[in-house]
Order: sequence, then structure tokens, then C-alpha cells
Amino acid sequence: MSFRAALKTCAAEVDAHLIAQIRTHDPIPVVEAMAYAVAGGKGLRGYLVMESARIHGVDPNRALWSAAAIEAIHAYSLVHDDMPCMDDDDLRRGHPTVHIKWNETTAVLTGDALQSLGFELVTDPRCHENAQVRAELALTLARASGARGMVLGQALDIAAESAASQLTLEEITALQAGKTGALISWSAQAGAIMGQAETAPLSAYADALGLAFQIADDILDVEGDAEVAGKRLQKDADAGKATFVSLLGLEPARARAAELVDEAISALSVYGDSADELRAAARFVISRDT
Ligand code: GRG
Repeated sequence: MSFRAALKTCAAEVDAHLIAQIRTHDPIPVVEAMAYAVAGGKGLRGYLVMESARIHGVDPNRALWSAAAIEAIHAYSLVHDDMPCMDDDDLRRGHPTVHIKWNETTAVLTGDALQSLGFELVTDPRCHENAQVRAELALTLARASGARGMVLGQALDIAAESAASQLTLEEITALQAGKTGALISWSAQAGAIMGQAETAPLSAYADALGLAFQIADDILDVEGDAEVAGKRLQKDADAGKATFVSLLGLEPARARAAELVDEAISALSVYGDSADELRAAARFVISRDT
């Protein structure tokens, strides 16, 4: 099976599990919006969880809970990021954003509830039989998504919009390590946490992967097709924001992303052939068109 087909199959499985959990709530508008918001993504974070779990011999039926958790947290961040007080976007994954389809109040509550659901999923005994492992999953997920991780990156990004000078390459790298990198890093390490194994090689893999992912995102913002991407593009240029592309130039940015993919792949040597899917995931992040 090609990597894209495997990613699609995995995303469908994770989505189905997540939507089944969402459907255990009463069908109020917020719950409808939660199911709407989690659907239709590439599912890369969930895939990383499932693959790192497989390498560590973790039962896939349990890993699904962690995979669904990270996709719930990721979806929350997108719902809030799309709101007028943040990035103000009308389109996400080819469909109207939650505040457009419903309203802003529903979008706030939908993001909040998806965030809570993410933590509920990793602390559910069906995710892991060992309470200490569940606590470790929740602790690391809180650090990755909160003010040491994704929220920090988002706050730095918003602050940069009104700053007197543009960010340096070093500052952008630090910002993106939080905004995009922290959830990707948790995803790659979750299987090792569930398998009570060493997380360092996956952490090194994910650091390089997360940065390559962000550079690819910046390149897509410049030369992607908005219809294929299902979202507004050219946002950074329109906002006059410094990005990897604006600071490095298009071709050097592409070369840096390819270098990072090689670095990510090298970090997987300890796992031998069992990590081939994670190697394919690394190659995918810089070849994607959405
Ligand atoms: C609101 C706390 C808070 C954080 C928002 C995720 C995020 C931080 C902002 C989204 C805007 C953005 C362009 C982020 C950088 C790259 C990124 C995370 C893109 C979306 O991820 P994909 O491509 O999306 O994996 P799909 O739709 O495939 O799940």
C-alpha cells in the first residue's frame, strides 16, 4: 500500500473512533460542531501515534485512544485559530469554519470541549491499563498543548504581528517548535510512552519532522493551490509576516526541509526496518500538496 493510502486508511479509523466518542454526548449543536471539526484532516498526528505504538508492540485498539486524543486537540487548535480574534478564516479542510457554519460562541465551546475530550481519551482506562502510563500521557500532552508548547507558539506568533521588527530565523524556529512542533512531537513519542520505552529517538525524529512540516507549510502558503489545500493561502505574505520562505528564499527553504527530512530519518536507525512507515511519513511532509 502506498503511504498516502495507508495514511488515509489510518485517518479514517482514528476519525471513526473519535467521532464515536463524540457521539456518546447528547446531540447539542456543540457536539455536532465537534464531529464536524474533527473530520477531513490528513490525520498525520494520529498516524504518527499509531506507528510509534506499532513499533513498540502496543495494542492498536488501545493506541487508537491516544491517536484520537491528539486529533481532538489538533482540531480544537484549528477551530480557535480560525476565529476572527485569531487568524480569521472562513474555510478549513474545504468547508466553512465552525464560527461561520455556526457562530463564535459555538466555536469557542467546540474548541474547549475538544480539548477536554483529548484529555478524557488518554486518561480513559481503555487507552492504557496502567494508571501511571495514562498520567504520563496526560502530563506530556498538557505540556505539549499548553503555554510551554502550542499555546506559547501561537502567542508568540500573534505578538509578532504587532512587533516593531520582523522575527529572526532563530525566533521563527523557536515559535514553530511550539506552534506546530509540540503536538507532532507528542504524537511521535506517544507510542513509546504507551510501550514504556525510551522516547529520545522519536523526540529527535519529531523535532526535525516538525520543522520540515512547517517549512513545507510556508512553501505551500506561497505556491500551493487554495482549492486543493481547502483553505486560504498567501496569508503570511499578505500579512507581511516573516516565514522560513521569506527569510531563506524558496529554494534554500526547500533544501533545508529536505535536509531536515534526512535528519528525521537518521534518528530512526535504532528501530531498523520497523520504522519504514515513519520514514515514509517524513518524506510525505515535504511532498504534500495540502
Ligand atoms: C489556537 C492555541 C491555538 C493554537 C493554534 C495549529 C495552530 C495553532 C494554528 C493553525 C494555523 C497554522 C497554519 C499552523 C501551522 C501548520 C499547521 C498546524 C497546519 C495544519 O495542520 P495539518 O496540515 O492540518 O496537519 P489537517 O487539516 O491535515 O489536520
